[in-house]
Amino acid sequence: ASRRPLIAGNWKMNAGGQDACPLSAAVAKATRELTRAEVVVAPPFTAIAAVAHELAEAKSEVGIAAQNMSAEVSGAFTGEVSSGMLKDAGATWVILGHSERRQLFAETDESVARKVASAMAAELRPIVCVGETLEQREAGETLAVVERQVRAVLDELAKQPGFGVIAYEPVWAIGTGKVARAEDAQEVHAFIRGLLAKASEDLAGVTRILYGGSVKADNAEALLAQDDIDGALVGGASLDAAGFAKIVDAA
Ligand code: G2H
Repeated sequence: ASRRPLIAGNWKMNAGGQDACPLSAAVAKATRELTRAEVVVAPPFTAIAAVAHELAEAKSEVGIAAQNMSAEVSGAFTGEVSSGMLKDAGATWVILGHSERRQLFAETDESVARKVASAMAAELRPIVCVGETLEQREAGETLAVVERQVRAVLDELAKQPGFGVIAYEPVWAIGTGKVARAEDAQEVHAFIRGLLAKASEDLAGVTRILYGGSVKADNAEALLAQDDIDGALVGGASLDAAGFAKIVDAA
């Protein structure tokens, strides 16, 4: 496909503080020659500025994502972080609606849509996560759930085709070691692309749809070989630079 693969490392609540700079430097070094794919790392908020400095010093092309943000621009929202603050710190991307945020922090389709709109308005590129739980999959609701989650952000993404990215992460495959079979993931990815096509063919053609959920060096190739899988959102395996680079190399 003409879409450039994107491999994003979601560090989650790990590798803050002292570990962040060495890890980002190691990722920059290990992926420097692997220019086919675009590479992004998502450190915790508190490490973004230091990682940005580290990557700039290394003249690295590796981009930086935040893992969440407020939909608000500024004001009395104790504990929240705005799009402008993330950009000032050096992020150009933001992961939104990760299943851990939906499940553990009560994020809804509506709040995720507001955050996507806010990120786009600030020219921060959203990586919007969607995906069904095990219960939903077993009840045969996978496509209905994914459709509801994608439709919530479709109008926003259509405003600037290709600027945002979708990540399909079946919740039952996250951090469990259970990876979706490549052909099962492909089926959902193709379905998502069909939903994007309802907004516009252009949007469907240029939007990268990443797969996430226990992606590792040894299962990345089969997943990334699928027509509608344009990259990966990698959690646990992104904390090891050499292993992460192998995933980038598979793209
Ligand atoms: C899914 C993924 C990254 P992991 O959450 O977002 O994590 O690869 O550890 O399953």
